[in-house]
Amino acid sequence: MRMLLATRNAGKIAELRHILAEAAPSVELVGLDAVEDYPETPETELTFAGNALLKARDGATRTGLPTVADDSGLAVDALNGMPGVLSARWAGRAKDDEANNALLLDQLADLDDDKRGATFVCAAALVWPDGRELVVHGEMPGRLGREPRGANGFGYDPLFIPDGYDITSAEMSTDEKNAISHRGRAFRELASGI
Ligand code: ITT
Repeated sequence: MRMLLATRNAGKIAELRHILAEAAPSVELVGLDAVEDYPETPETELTFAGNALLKARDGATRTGLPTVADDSGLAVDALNGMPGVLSARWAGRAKDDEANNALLLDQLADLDDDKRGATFVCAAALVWPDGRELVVHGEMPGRLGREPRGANGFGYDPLFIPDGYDITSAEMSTDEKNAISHRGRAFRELASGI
């Protein structure tokens, strides 16, 4: 069975492929680069689940394939859960990881270590062409450091220290991060239901 993961993010495709190889070996996963003329779905909802569903429904409608999509971001305690669904564009319209990290560090500069808690959140949706829908969530709790550290991962990884670790998620190997990450958790739960 062919299944679409509605993203152009190669890291997400590799991760879900890896998980499906064990959980559902009959599934052949393709990304949006395998689909011609596919306009980006605007993420107009206020929740991760809402945006994940928008992207998965769009994919299933346009391709006729069962479609998975995820939406994710960072919820910072001191910012009442922001940047949340605005994580990609926290410092402005351009998706600029370095500017996002610099702004977040500035905003938290006066906060002691015990007030720097944050959680990575992911919602993953699976929509079948016959209209069935499934949404699951995954979380990775931790705290924010005071300077960027590490070169792996993307986004806020250089600032994020997962609970139980002294290194950032940008200092972890891909496998190490996937084993505990919000997205890894959500994708594994989704795959177990296929
Ligand atoms: P899509 O094409 O699938 O939408 P994306 O790269 O835009 O992929 P998301 O919308 O899921 O990714 O992520 C939104 C932002 O949240 C992303 O730009 C990062 O700033 C942040 N983020 C999410 N997951 C992260 C992770 O594992 N590590 C670091 N930052 C993350």
